[in-house]
Amino acid sequence: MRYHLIMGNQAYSSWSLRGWLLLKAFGIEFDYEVVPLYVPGYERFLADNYPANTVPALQAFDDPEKSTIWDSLAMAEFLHEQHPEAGIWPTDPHARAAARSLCAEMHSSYMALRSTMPMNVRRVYQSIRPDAVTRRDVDRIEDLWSWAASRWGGAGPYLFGENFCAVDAFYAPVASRFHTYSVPLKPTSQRYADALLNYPAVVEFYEAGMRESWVLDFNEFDQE
Ligand SMILES: N[C@@H](CCC(=O)N[C@@H](CS)C(=O)NCC(=O)O)C(=O)O
Repeated sequence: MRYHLIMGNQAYSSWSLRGWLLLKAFGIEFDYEVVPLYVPGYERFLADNYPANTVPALQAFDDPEKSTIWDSLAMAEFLHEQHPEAGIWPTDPHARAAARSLCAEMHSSYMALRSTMPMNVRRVYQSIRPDAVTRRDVDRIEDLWSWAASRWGGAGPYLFGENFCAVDAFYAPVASRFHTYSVPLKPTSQRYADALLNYPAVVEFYEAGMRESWVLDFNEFDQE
């Protein structure tokens, strides 16, 4: 199987970071391209990859078959089926079910956090504080992190122990938002967020985002 990952701007695209990590963190070989969001040319990506209408989109080639997988949860499951030994999900079935629940909740929730604190790897704001609804999202995420770490995490540093798994890929962009908006966290949450941001494949994605020159005004704020 050969993989080609299509991502949006690495400076801004939180879902692209998840797609990238689902391959990179598990030693799965792939090549990739960045299709900048909301500029002319994006339509070509849509036309070429129907019915994908968002990034990341993973093209999987298994001659003569080719599929495009355009949803990060579906990517996690497809890649796990292809590479069961890669450690995308925890091996214990109860831990795996918990990990899948955590990813599914990330996938379907936290709309306030996602809309008021967009990912932006190039900025750190000190003066933006979460509003009450966003703070509820942050509290829920901190509760989930602490529940998973105490039940499954052992000595860490990741939510299910010493190995980075899909859950960590799904919450890495959340750690990025917490960092960008200087969201105050409990010490244990902060330690986990720091471990995610220092993870080599996250650092590599960040560095690429920093080098980008595309600017999306609606993801930038005047404050520092
Ligand atoms: N459900 C998708 C969400 C992907 C998504 O919303 N991606 C954003 C970029 S982070 C996007 O492509 N936005 C472009 C658009 O909505 O036109 C997934 O799980 O990957």
